Amino acid sequence: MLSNEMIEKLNEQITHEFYSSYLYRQMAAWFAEQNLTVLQEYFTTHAAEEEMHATKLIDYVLKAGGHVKLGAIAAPSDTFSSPLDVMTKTLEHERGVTRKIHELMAQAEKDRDYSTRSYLQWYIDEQVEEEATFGELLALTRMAGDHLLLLEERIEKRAAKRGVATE
Ligand code: OFO
Repeated sequence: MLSNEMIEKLNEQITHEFYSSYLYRQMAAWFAEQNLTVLQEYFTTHAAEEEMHATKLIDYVLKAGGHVKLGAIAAPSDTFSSPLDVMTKTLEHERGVTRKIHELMAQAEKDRDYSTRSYLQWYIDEQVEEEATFGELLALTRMAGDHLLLLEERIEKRAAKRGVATE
């Protein structure tokens, strides 16, 4: 059974996952405006993944007998100075998500809520992947400098190698 604190925190995380999706949609639109369509597709795909993270949590709260209460989603910034700025902000954002997931895990441990702890393990592992992915993209963006088409080419190849769609 979920504690009230756990339900509250899970609901906050659901809203935060939707915010992540919203943020990546905004970034995707910004890339489209710079005619960087590979990056646009990459961030659009990632936005959909964040929506899936939110949906999985909604399903869990319902299955565990909790009440789902969606919060307001803040507007993300629509101003970026460069692709490097976007990548830097993305990695910072994902590190923040990791901290939040760890707080959820701490709550589950405090409550001795082993079901939620087990469910959250997927998110803990996912965050390791997300931070690694965006850390790599940030490094690639730094290396590419002004050669943005080269950066897009590398991202496309990288996605193809991993069997990840960029659209
Ligand atoms: Fe990008 O992470 Fe969701 O959880």
